[in-house]
Amino acid sequence: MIDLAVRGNSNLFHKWWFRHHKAYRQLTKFRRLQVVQAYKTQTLYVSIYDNTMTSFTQIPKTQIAAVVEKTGGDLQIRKDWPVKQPKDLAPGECLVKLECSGACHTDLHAAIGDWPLPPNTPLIGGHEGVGHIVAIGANTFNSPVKLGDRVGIKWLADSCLGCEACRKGREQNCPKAKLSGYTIDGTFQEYVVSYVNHVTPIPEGFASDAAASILCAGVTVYRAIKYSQTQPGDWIVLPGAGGGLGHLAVQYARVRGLRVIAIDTGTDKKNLVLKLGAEKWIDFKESKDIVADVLAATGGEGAHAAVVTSSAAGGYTQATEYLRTGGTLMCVGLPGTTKLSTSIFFTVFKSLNILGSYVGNRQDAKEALDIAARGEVNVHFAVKPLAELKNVYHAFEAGTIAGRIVLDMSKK
Ligand code: 8ID
Ligand code: ZN
Repeated sequence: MIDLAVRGNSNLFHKWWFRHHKAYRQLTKFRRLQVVQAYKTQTLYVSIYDNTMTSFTQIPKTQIAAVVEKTGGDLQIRKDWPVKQPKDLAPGECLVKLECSGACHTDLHAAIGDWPLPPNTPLIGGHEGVGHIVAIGANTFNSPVKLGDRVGIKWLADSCLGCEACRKGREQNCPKAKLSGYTIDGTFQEYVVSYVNHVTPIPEGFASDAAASILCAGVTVYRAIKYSQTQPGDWIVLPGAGGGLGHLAVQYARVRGLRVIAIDTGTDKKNLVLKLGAEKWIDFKESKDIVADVLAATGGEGAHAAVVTSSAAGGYTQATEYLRTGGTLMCVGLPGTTKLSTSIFFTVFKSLNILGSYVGNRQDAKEALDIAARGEVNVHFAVKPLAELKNVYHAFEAGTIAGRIVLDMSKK
């Protein structure tokens, strides 16, 4: 077996280069080219392997992980959490060494358990991870990814790909779906087990921390806007616009040529969404009448669509009232127990569409990532160590995060 995996900086790479020059000469021309390219770009992580290799060698037995033992309980940073070893991976599974992970409000819902579906416990949350594949289960055939690939872990970790929902492109609704950070261990740890068919290749040159939040927040709002039945030039209202999902929704809406009315609260969020291209701002804590404000902004007719990403029910309250006839309410934010309340009469009379949108499939993920990798959508984020996660949850509760927080696994 030729093992030419190397980790570290370009100095280490140099040392490795001389040690392995014999092995290097045995490589095919294509693989030699890959090594040279990696050398030139000073890639921090390079893997060149022969066909029989299924893992890199130095996989530790334990790792750091953020664990909630019991729903609603304390979040603890554990240093002794087991790492699934390559020999124990099932066919189709892969082990990903994470560089970073975004933190989503969903992770807080999971930790406190305010949704009607109970999460797995002990819970390791997280579903916006980016890292490199360091092992693939033996007897995995036709894998679309290989060792060393940089991939993203999204909420939908796996689906059967054979049921009606999967066949129709609604993989997220597969009855056998596995959910990162909810039904299976997620990305708030150094090594995560995922699935070769559903990990998302990250476009080259797109920084991992900048890409992370596209994997949930980005994909979700990208798809919600895609199916919002809007045309370029239409008005779209975005309650929750200053949050993780919302600030990306502002940008994906702009990419589609929509005119954005952003609703949220506070100066930071106001400045952020206006900078990102929102045309109108409504502070939901200051406005005396949100419906009147939207009507005034849209020449009295109302908006063509609303994509609600607020984590609390308040963002939904007036939505159907400020939509124009034929308008679409796209439900995205997930307050756990509230019911949607609206006038049946006016829903019929105005021919409204009320729809739900749940993350996205593999194709949505690729499309959302490609747009962001081209720089048309940018995650506004601050980087923190995993040990800060508890404070991040407090900040979600207080509503003080404008944009996203990304946890860097190498920061201690
Ligand atoms: O697939 C899905 N549908 C999906 C995917 C990912 C996340 C749904 N979610 C859900 C999360 O579980 C959460 O319930 O979307 C919601 C938002 O997630 P997030 O963007 O990660 O949360 P955030 O960063 O805290 O942003 C929420 C924003 O809502 C604002 C807050 O100020 C915050 O900026 N907000 C609230 I709370 N009440 C509001 C109101 N009445 C409001 N904005 C306008 N009007
Ligand atoms: Zn999420």
